[in-house]
Parts: sequence; C-alpha cells; structure tokens
Amino acid sequence: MRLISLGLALCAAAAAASPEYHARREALAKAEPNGIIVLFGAGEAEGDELRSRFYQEPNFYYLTGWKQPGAILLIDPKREVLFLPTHNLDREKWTGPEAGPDDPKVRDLTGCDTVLPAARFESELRVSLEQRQKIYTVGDEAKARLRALAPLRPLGDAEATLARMRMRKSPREIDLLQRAADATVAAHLAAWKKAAPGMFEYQVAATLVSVYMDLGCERSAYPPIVGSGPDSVYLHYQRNERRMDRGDLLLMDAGGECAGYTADVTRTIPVGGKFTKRQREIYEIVLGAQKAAINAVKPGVAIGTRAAGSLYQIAYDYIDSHGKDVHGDSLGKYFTHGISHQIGLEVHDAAEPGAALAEGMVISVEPGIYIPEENIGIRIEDMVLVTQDGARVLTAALPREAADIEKALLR
Ligand SMILES: [Mn+2]
Repeated sequence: MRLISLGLALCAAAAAASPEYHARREALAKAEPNGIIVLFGAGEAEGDELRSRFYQEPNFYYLTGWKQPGAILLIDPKREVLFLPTHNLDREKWTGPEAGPDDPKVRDLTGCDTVLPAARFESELRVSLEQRQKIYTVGDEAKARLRALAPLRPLGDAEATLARMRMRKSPREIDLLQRAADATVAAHLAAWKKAAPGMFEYQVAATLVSVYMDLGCERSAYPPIVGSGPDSVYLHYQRNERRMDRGDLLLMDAGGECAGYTADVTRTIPVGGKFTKRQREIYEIVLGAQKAAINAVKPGVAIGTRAAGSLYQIAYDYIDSHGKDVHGDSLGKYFTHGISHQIGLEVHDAAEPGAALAEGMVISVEPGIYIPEENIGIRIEDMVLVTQDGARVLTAALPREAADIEKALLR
C-alpha cells in the first residue's frame, strides 16, 4: 500500500523543494567567498546518451531543481539570477510547452527571485564582476565559455565544493533515496517471480523497469544489467539477449530514478530456484564479504583504499581468505571492481576523492566474485546510509540470504 501511493507523494515532495535549493546556493556562495558563481545547465542537444530524454547537469539540478535545457545560474553577493531561454514557439509545437523567463512558477520552483531571459546573461555577468574578481564554475566547457566572456578574470573550480555538499544527504534527500530504493526492491522481487528457464534476459529487464516505473520512478537510473550463466561475469553487461537455462546464475543489477534520485541494487539468483552446491559456496563468500563491509560502515572509515580497515580491504580480505578456484588458488583476484560509490542524483554520485565515510552519505556496498571458467558471476549490492555511529541498509527489505532467496523463488 505504501508503494502504491508513491507517485503522488513524489510530486508533493518535489513541489516543496525551493527552500532547500536556495539554502544550497547560499552554502556554495559561502564556501567560495571571494568570487561569483556561474553554472551552465545542459543544452538541448547534450546529455547522457544512456538517457532517453533531456538530462539536466546534476550540479545545476542540485542548486536549482530546474529541468529545462539552456538555463544559466549566476550567484553574486547580492543576488541569485536564473537565466532561461525565451520561448521558441516553433519548437514547443513539437516538444510541448516550456516555461519561459516570465513564468511566475519558475520562482516558486527554484527559489530564485530574479529570472531573466538568457540574452541578458552577458550584461548581468559584467554587473556581477564589478563586485568580485574571480568566477567559480564547473566543467571545461563552462570555463572556455567564461574565458571568452571575461578573458582577464581568474577562474576557479567549484566542483570539489559541490561534491562535498552533495555527498552529505539532507533528510529530504534520504527520504527520496528511500523511495527509489523501495520501488527498486519491489521491482527485483517481481523479476524473481518472472525469471524462469527458457526466458530471455530482456524479459526480466522489462519486468524490472515496468515495476519501478509503475511505482513512481520516471526512468531507469542506468540501463538494467541482466546477465545469466556465462553473461553473469561481465560487470556492465547490457545486451540482455541470452535465453537462460535451469541451473544458471542470474545476476540483476537495476535501479529506478524517482524524483531525480537513483537506486542501485544487485542480486544474484539461481534460475530454476535452487543454487548448486558450488554456486551456493561462492554466494556465501560474497555475502560474508558484504556483511563484513557493512558491519564496518561508520563515520571516519575509508572506502576504496587498500589501507587496513577500509571497506574495500575488509571485503577483499574476506574473499581472499575463503574458498578456492578450480586450480586451488584463493579468490581475491576474482573481485575485480570497487566496493562502493556514493548514490544520489547520479547513480555514481559526486564524490570528493579519498573522502572518508560521513554521516548522511548514501553508498553502495557491492562485493562480487566473477569466475568465467565456472560461469559463476555473483554480486550482492545494497544501498547503505551512513548514520551517526553505523549504518542503515535502505534496501534491507530485499532478501539476500541464500535460503531466503530460494524460498522467495518457490511458487
Ligand atoms: Mn553500484
């Protein structure tokens, strides 16, 4: 029932967001006190080619909540100005109506008091530069654009500051990530019911996508990875075209994006309902590594380094000290990727390199073992909130014990 009302709840949450956008802009301006800030939103033709439609540059969205192409944000000590393209009625005939700079809704949504036509940007930039020397921005393209407009002014990079801000989620962001997690858990459970010998991987992908979209997610956080048998060992396998057989492992890495916030969840299940003895042996090792890493999550702990006590090293040591391959070698070399990343507006969210865990971060914990020789690829990935003194697993509702998975597959 909670999940069914998700779609409506998301709209309400998004509409009440403008105070948070304003607070973020203030915090950014405070963090870069000797300059003005200029950010360019994504243009019409740009964007992530993995996405099926316009995708706003995430820093821009984080600061404004604005999702139409061609916008510019200018922050100086006296004002926050959002610049929007004026109406292109020819284009709107094809793609639908868009808000223009004169639309009062823009102020409500973004909390920007001043909204001007994009053609005014250059003259307003000059006004702002009378107050401060330096311009902070994000991205090489933005820097080139600003260098052309203000060639003598020093340029600063706001990316690290924004990453530091974005890593620590607000209560509202944690709530939205939990909603994305809940919809994604429901999608995985539905996919488990669907998966069966003789079915194609893309049919399982269709179930995943349809369920989280039905529950209020606007799109996939990334293209679903559904790999069975020999396909389970490829980390970013997205062809999803194989027909699965009884006895295969089926690795599903899929998550929805709800109100801009993403989920990232992986489970590996046995096609036909029962792990073989060897599959289960390896599964238990991955699960043990994941539990060891999640148990270690708390503020101050390192994530991806090889240092003793880091999440990566804990998972690696567990894997390398349990089980053997067919040649009698230890299994550490089959754990071939990172243990964790930040999750937020982006599925691999902004991160300050080398930052330790801190309260309010939402991270993945995702050990895996991939042994092509045995057609065994197993990854278990959950979303974990770093709390004041430990961790809360946002995706705990999705079973991960081998016995619980087999029970859920009974029908
Ligand atoms: Mn991940």
